[in-house]
Amino acid sequence: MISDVRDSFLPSSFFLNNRSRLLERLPEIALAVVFAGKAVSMSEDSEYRFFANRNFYYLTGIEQEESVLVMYKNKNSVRTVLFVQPEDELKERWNGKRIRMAVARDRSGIRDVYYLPAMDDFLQPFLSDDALPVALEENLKHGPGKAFEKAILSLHKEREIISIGPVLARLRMVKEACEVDMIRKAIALTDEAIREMAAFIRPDVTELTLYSSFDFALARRGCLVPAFPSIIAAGKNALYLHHMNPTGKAMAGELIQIDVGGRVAGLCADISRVFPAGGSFSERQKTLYAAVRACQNTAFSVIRPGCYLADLNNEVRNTAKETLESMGVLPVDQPAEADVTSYYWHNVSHHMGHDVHDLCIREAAFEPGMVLTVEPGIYIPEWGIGFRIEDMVLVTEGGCEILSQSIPREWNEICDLTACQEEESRC
Ligand SMILES: [Mn+2]
Repeated sequence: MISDVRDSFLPSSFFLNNRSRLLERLPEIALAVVFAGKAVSMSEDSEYRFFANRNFYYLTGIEQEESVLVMYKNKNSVRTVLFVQPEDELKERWNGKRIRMAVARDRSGIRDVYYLPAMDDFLQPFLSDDALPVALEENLKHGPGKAFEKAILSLHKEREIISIGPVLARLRMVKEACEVDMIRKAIALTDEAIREMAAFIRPDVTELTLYSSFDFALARRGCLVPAFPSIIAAGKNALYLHHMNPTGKAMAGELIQIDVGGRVAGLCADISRVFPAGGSFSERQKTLYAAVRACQNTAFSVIRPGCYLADLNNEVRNTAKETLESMGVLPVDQPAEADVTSYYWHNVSHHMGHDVHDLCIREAAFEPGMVLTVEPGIYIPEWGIGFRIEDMVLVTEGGCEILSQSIPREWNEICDLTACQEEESRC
C-alpha cells in the first residue's frame, strides 16, 4: 500500500530547468513576476485550503500562500529571487507554520529567498525603467498578477507587458521524466483508492458511501487535495456528466459511474470506470460497454506523435457512429453526423498534468512526453444508461503507452472488484 504521497517531491532541478526554459523564451532584457496567489475566501474569516497557482508551482515547487517569483534577465546575467511570507509568531500560532527560507531554497533551487516586505524595494529600480518589458500571467483575470499589471501600468501606461501564459502552456504540455513518474504514482494511488471504494459496491449502495470511501482512501495516503472533486453517479445520475452532489443510490441492475483522480507532487490522475451495483452487467449494459471500449481502442491505436486532438476526436466519433448503428440505436442509412452527437456528448481527450484539464494548445500536434486521457463516453437517454471509461496514456515515439493499465478495465474484471463477487450468494 502507498504510505504517504506527501513524501514525493519533484527535484529542484526540474523547477530550475523550467525557469531557464521560460527565461530563454523572453526578450533579451525583461522582468518576469509570477504570483502564488492567496487562499480563496469561503465566508467571513474562513478560507478554502490554499492551492498555489499552478504556473507558480511549475516554476518553484512552492505551495506557500502569497509567495512571489521575480526573475530579471539582461544581456549578461540573470537574477532569480523568491519572496515568501515572513516568520510571524502570532499569525503562525493561529494559522499554522509558514514555509521556512531553508525549505523554500531546498524545494525551489533558488538561493535568493527573501521576506515579502522587501519586495517593493527590490522591484523599485527595475520598475523605474519605463522601457523594461514585464512578463506576467495577464491571462489570469482575477489573480494578483492582474492587480500588479494594473499597478505598474498606472505608473507608466506605455510599458510593454508580455503574456507568459501561452509560453508556459507550451512548456507544460510536454512532460519531463520526473513528472511522468509522479503521474504514474498518482495513477497507482487512484488504483488503490478505486479498489477500496469498489469493495463497498452492492445493491442499494449510496453515492455518499463511495464518495467518502474514495476520499478517505486518498487522504489516509497523504492526498488531501485530489485532482478534482470526485464524480460518483448512480443510475440515471450518470447522464449528468459532472454530477457533483452525491445524494443518490444504485439499485441492483443499475450502474455506477465513477470519475476520480488522486494527485502526487502536484501531478494529477483522472480515471473513469463504471460498475454494476449488483455485481454483474446485463446484456444491454455489456453491449454498451463493448461499444465504449471499442472507442477507447480506436483512440489507443490513433494516438501517436504528429496526430492532433481534432483527428483523434473524428476517428473516435466514427467508431461511436458505427457501434451505435450496430446496436440499432442509430439507423444505418442515416448519413447525418449530427445524430451521433445525440449520444456522443463530449470529446475523447484532454491533456493531463499539474491541472486535470492541463494547459494546452489544442492545435499542437502530439509529441512524445505528452500525457492525455482517453475517455470516450456514449450516453443513451432512451435506455436510461450512459457512461465513459477513462484511461491515461503517454505519447511515445511509436504510439502511446497506457499508463493506467493496472486498473481493471474489462467488464468481467470490473465485476470482480465489487462486494457482490466476494459475497456471491448474497447478490
Ligand atoms: Mn477526464
